[in-house]
Amino acid sequence: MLKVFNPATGQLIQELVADTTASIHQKWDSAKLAQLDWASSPLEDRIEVFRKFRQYLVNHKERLASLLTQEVGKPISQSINEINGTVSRLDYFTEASQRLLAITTVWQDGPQGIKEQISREPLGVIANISAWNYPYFVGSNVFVPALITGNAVLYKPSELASLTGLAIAEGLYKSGLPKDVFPTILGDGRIGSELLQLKLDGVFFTGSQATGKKIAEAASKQLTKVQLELGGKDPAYASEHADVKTTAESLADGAFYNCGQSCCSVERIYVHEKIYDEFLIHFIKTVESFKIGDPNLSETYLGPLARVDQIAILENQIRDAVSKGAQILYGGRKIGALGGNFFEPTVLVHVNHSMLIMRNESFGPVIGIQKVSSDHEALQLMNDTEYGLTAAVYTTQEDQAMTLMSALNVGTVYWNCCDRVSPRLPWSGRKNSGLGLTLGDEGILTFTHTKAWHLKKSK
Ligand code: TXE
Repeated sequence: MLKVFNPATGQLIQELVADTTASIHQKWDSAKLAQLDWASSPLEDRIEVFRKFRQYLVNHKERLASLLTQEVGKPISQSINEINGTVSRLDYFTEASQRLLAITTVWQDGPQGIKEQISREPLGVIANISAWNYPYFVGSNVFVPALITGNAVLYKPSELASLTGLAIAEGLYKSGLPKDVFPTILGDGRIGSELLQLKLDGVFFTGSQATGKKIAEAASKQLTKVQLELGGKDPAYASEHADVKTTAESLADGAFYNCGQSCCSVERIYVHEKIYDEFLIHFIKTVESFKIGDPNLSETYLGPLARVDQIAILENQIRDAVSKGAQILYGGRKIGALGGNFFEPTVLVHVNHSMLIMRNESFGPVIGIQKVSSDHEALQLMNDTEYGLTAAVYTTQEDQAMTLMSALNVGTVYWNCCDRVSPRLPWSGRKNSGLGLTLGDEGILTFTHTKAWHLKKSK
């Protein structure tokens, strides 16, 4: 059985029947057959399912957001934001797929009347092993384009977001998606690894770096296509030319939104010495304004952590930093009085790269702020990481921003903004932040094989 707990109270919400080796095989068998029919149905019909699903999300937004909040502790306003954002992503996917899946003629009148064309075909039956921190976002980045392009998807929601996973599947079935092309697989990591024993045509994963490496290893044995969206240790730089107040407010939000549990949360901040003191005043003022508590309340900004064991990781990072000379400027402890997995928003200064807090993913409401004396020093520190997901530069000087952003070894750069994802732009991580990409046009085509056509009419 799979037990689902409310992270805000520690109470059991529901017990679910987990999948077994036998049930996974049975779902895979059915998916293989169903995929053939699904792929041969008109593209317009497949897209129509997602137009209906978009409406379903709009109609059931409050109920679905509330379920997400119960299950992962995300404040209700942020759960609503996630569902609204998914609606926009659906608009992009449905529009772009029509454009991208058309056959393209790349040469019309070659020698001897030859014509060359490219078409796109689905991969087949793929697995989507998903995470809990944004089940709608990280899930839909995979299963929506995968299904529109004609694949079947064995969808394994995180064990921490199984109810939401089931609710997503129900919404899709009610929108006309055949059940067998989108079976849910419930269970923990053991069930995830069982899934990888099947003959799959692709594995698309969102989660931790450690699990991502195991998945890549398993997939390589079958030469299966694998995509990994892993974490980050995303840096931001407030330069001497930054607008100090708005920069501090924006970065506090980037660090603490969703309790810091985003792959693109700001995890390290570098501030030029000329604005450092003023920056800290505005930053702390913003953190003080965050309402912590019951995630069901609309005014709550910080809810509990989804995973109870993250608390020990955060405590260890803080202990390590303090033992090496860091100072806790704000917070620093678990909030026992609230029950559940609550942790104070925590700000550390006098930090450096010998400390875990500046090197390892925190994935919680903890931020280190380091003073720097030049753009060059900031750049070196920002790139001094095993990750490469996003990085942000704050300055009023466009030339300075462009120079710094060009030199950052990451998949996404931000100027005067952070912690932002667009359906129109590819989302990719370098180094230990992942393999492959989602979103953007390439994030649709990644679920297809290309077929090259050399066509010559006989005389
Ligand atoms: O991830 P896991 P968790 C990071 C973040 C977080 C940590 C752990 O640092 O604290 O990961 O989170 C399935 N074979 N991110 O425990 O363990 C598992 O059941 C196949 C960053 O949630 O990687 C779940 O469905 N599958 C990230 C999924 O993998 C396995 C978002 C993720 O689990 C498996 C989430 C195995 N051996 C966490 N082991 C981001 N990019 O934002 C586990 N799973």
